[in-house]
Amino acid sequence: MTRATRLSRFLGAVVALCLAVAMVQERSVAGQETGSPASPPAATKSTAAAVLTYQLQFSTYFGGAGGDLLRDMTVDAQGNIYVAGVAGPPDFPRTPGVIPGQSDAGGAMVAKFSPAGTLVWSKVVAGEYFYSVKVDRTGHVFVAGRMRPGFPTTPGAFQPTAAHPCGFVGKLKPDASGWVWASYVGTGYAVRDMTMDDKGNLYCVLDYFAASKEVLPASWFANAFQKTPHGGGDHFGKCDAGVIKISGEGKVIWATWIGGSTGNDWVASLAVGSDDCPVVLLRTFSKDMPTTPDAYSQVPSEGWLGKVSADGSGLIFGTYFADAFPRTHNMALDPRGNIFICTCTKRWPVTPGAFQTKFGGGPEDFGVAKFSPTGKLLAATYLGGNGHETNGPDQIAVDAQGRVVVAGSTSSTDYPVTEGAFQARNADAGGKYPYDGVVSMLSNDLGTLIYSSYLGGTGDDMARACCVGPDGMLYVGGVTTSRDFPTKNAWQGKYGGDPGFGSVPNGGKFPAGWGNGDCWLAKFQRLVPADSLHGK
Ligand SMILES: [Ca+2]
Ligand SMILES: [Ca+2]
Ligand SMILES: [Ca+2]
Repeated sequence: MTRATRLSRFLGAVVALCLAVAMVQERSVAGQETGSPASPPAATKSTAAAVLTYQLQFSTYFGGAGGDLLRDMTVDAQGNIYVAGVAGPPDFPRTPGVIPGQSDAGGAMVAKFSPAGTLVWSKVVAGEYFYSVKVDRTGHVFVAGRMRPGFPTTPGAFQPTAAHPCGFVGKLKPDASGWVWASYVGTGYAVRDMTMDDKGNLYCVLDYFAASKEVLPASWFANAFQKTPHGGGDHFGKCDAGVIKISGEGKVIWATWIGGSTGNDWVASLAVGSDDCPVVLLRTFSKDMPTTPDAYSQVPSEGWLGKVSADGSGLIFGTYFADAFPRTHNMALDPRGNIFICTCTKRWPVTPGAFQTKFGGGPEDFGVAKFSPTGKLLAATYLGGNGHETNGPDQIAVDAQGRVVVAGSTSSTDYPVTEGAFQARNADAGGKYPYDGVVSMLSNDLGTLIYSSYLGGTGDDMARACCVGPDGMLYVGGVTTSRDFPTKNAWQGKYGGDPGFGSVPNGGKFPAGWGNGDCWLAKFQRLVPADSLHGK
């Protein structure tokens, strides 16, 4: 055989191999269009996860004909799943039994699913929005969000009335048959984030709007790091950020303001570890936010991170960190107290060894960063592709071994996915509804992508919440307008519907169908032992 013949045969074999790969890819894409993604070959930015780490156990719609929105989720020690958000009228799935404040129309939604994904109970009350849900060791469920005036708060509530739509927090009995306690909170329009310590105390966002008529008791701030708001800015008058600590029994333990004087400040996210010192992530326009001497940055920027002492009287550290727009549920702690934050950004302080050190393209990527318990930057990575990673990512969570999960939305066609991902491709890449949800797990040092998958159909899909169970199960939820969202072992296998645009607060604006369809939730089973997941 001449050298030319050998080369010709070799090239022929290469062409045949390429054709075979192309055919497999073609079939995989076709499979996705029918809403049943298999495990197609990895997309262009796939990274090498040596083993299949997670597998979808169930995925279900949860919604009626109105505009529905899932905004937070959590899981208890038994693997029951709790979700909170918004339910549109008229037929959102709900279970029998009327509780005070219940609405037969739409409103704030909270629901419990069994570990297998079957609805246990579902309640809709006549507020506007539940942003946050937590569960304690006795199965009591805490919800926070926004309520209109006139909600039947419980006797002895620490803030029984409101003059305008106002922050709210309430404790539901484990079977959701009624409120243990329920109260308005703060002078602002919502409690957008809430966290719970291992004693069952709550830490809630406390908003101050100068235009509000609400007056908060001075006794809450008796020992505060900052006793009065500093004002500044012009959003709803002037606004400051704050934190309030509330016992599981519904008593205010302390509160403090945290803000500068030259602009508006909002608490975006809260988290607390075993030291009971709440960590606070702010979006700020103030140039004089408090920073500590060895802060990561004392140069004013839109993102600010700080840690408050356990009694609310001091600041353990405070630092500006980046020109980024931190949002709700964008912070979580690992078991050692390291702080993980996420945001959408195109200017991120990436560190050597990070999973993705270069911006992926488009308007924004996700940015994920790890800070030490004392506020030192330890690692930071981009996470994104050629399109728009947007609106958060909406939630960040950390598992018992310190691995980091983010859930968000992307229009990218090359978002980083792992080999064996449930869905390796955007379901409507470049189409009319290019957004899919994504869920991604990174190693504790943000250097390795452990699992990452798209989750979506040919409508607009968002992942808006995620959490990890004590057994390593991975949960993710969001909102979809896809009729072909990939369901499996579904409690509700059929899309409930949507009413058109604008029926949900902040929904239906951009892109079309945004937050205006059905909720969805999914559970991924871990297939390998925890110690094989790069849990460094
Ligand atoms: Ca991008
Ligand atoms: Ca989609
Ligand atoms: Ca719906």
